[in-house]
Amino acid sequence: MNNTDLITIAQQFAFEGQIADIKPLGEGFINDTYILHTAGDAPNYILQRKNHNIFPDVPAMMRNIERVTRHLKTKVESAGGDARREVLTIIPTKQGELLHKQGDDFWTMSLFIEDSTTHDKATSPRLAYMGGKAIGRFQSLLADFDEPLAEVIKGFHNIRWRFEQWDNTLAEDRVGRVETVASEIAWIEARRERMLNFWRMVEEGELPLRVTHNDTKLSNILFDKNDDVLCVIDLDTVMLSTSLNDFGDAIRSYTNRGAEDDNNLENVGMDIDLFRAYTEGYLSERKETLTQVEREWLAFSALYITYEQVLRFLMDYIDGDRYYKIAYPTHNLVRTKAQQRLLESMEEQYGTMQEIVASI
Ligand code: GN1
Ligand code: MG
Repeated sequence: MNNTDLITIAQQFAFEGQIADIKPLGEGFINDTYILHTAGDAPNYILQRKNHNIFPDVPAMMRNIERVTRHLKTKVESAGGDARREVLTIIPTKQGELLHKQGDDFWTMSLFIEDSTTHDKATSPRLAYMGGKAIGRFQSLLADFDEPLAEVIKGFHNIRWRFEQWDNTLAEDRVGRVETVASEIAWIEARRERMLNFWRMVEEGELPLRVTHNDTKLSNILFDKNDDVLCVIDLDTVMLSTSLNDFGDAIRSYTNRGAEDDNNLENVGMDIDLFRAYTEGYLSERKETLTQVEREWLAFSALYITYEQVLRFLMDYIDGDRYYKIAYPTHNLVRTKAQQRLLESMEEQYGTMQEIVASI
């Protein structure tokens, strides 16, 4: 996307000040993100092209985000907080719309939160604790949210639906890779029933549906310069699910000693101290509101989501890499193997994980 086009798109939005420059920002796997710097004292902004191949109804997604941020702002303000720093602020178009459509693309703008940073790695238990507290609080603030929310990606963390996609992808074998990943496929199949048994509790209402974030990796939290939490960002997948998925996905991201796509598997493994710290942070906000069953299955949710992630990376590899952005041809396979190793490390430490949850 060239700069003149970006400027034309940005000018559709009702932001303050004059554009100084627009530059790419961050490394999301799905959307394209830019930062718009303004001249002088006016605030800076985030301009984003939402991926409409992945989000089939971008307007519905933006309505979700608008409703949820409106609710959060009211809560933060009544607690005496600064809503423009603690909650994502959507900047509408000059016509008052939540997005600007240009050709097939959907563009959105939000306020950039100054003096904020993100982290790719939880370098200390304190950072993990703060992240856990942030998601716990996010869920708590939304506990009484009662407006409708669209399901922005069908069956996003629903493993029964993922298996339907999986079975079809394997049967289709679009690019002839099935045979080359036979052992990874067997690894998935060996755990299928155990994962379906977990999801059955959601289907049967034993695990309640709540408003959840659904993409709680560390880089989706903004910290200030003291590494206190400012704001939970990337609300694209806010919808109804089990609270446990937010916890589990965060454990997958925070506690990994290696990278999500590490090709040295010796680097990969779950750091149990970071698990403890995240869990303490999360439960400091959710201890009173989780049901007994939620608490019992909290540790398992990390295994569940990591498994789902293995399945999604491998399925995308088999499907010819059509979902995730990749940096090289075997990227999704490398991600698969690294996440497999991470799950095995969780399986080895599952007893300790359960003891930690029970002890808090
Ligand atoms: C994607 O967009 P991003 O990078 O925050 C994905 C998550 C995965 C994650 C893996 C909508 O998140 O579900 O867990 O990559 N988001 C979507 O890093 O599929
Ligand atoms: Mg995302």
